[in-house]
Amino acid sequence: MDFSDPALRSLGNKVESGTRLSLDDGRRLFASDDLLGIGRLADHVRRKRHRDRTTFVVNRQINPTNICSLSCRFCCFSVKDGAPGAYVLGIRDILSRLSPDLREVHIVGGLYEGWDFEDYLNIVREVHRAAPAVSIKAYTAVEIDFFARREKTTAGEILRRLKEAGVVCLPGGGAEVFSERVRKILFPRKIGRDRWLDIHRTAHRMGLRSNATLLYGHIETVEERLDHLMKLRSLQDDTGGFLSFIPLPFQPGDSGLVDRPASAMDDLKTVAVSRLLLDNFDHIKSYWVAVGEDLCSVALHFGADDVDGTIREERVMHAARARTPEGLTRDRIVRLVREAGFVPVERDGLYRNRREVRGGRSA
Ligand code: V47
Ligand code: SF4
Repeated sequence: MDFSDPALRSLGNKVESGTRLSLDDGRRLFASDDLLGIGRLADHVRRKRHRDRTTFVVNRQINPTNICSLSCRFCCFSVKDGAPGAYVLGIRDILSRLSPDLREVHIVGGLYEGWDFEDYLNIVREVHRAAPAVSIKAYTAVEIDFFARREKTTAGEILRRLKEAGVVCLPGGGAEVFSERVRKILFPRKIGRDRWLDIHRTAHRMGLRSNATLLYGHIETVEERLDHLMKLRSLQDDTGGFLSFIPLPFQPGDSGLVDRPASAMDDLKTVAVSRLLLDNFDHIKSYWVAVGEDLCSVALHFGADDVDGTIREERVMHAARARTPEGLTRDRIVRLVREAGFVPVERDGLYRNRREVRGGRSA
């Protein structure tokens, strides 16, 4: 491999021989301006695992409520009960959002004191009853912790009941960045690293799968991003339960934290470094909602192998004025993937039943 930055040469040897990269290697990657060199390294790993295939899912996000008892400083989605714009969806509203083409439903919302755990559980039960073949990805570790505290029980018991109701995977949200420094400033009342990792460890032990995210491009340092990745890698070494990693560039909205989102250079570098360091994660997602369709397709050449899905109704990032559409049609995702030079492969929420899309249809 060719590099304009000589510091990347030894990394080329490591990547070609399949040697695990170290924290120091991660530092060297972030410090380098050789974006194409970094991309070449990540693309090598990506193609070794997934060749020219890129997966996506016909899915829908459902945010049952935006009322939240926390007030994370970076969040533009949540409001207080009774405030303008506060909403709570009834079961009928939720079920009316289902359609026969869906293969995954992603449920996540605020921490609403007006509901018991039973109400949250019932949403899963009803969705599962109405659409038994659909993979239900529901409730972040932050929500699981909230339910456990309110029910005065363990996270394991909450997870057991959610699994019984039909959940197969936990979404990766709520991890933000595993830094006590950042937590104290941006989300002091939210669970921190240890509890987040513990809940995912428990979920994996019970046979549930989960995802992991990193929220970047706010006040975190490169060192904190790297530490986050290393902690995830270490848990994945222990359990193997993570399906995918999703780097989420912060959308500033009205937060006043930063005046613009991370640059395209930073987005591509972050996805590439994630692919390179997280050698035990099968999938790296480029989340088109956050990075935009154009950069999402470029990111497929920088280590990403999945684009999430149709989503239909995204509220969290759009509350922060994300400039992407709220959803994409299946055809538009297929085109995005093809135009990037990859073969689109439709999947379910657990990356099973993969079907290569040929012509306009699956084959
Ligand atoms: O935890 C909140 C982040 C997450 C903003 O598991 C923001 O497949 C950017 O986790 N700008 C929720 N990010 C979304 C999430 C997710 C998304 C897609 C797929 C999966 C998956 C998970 O969104 C939150 C938080 O880290 N977030 N506000 C914002 N203004
Ligand atoms: Fe609530 Fe999540 Fe927003 Fe924090 S980020 S205020 S926990 S909805």
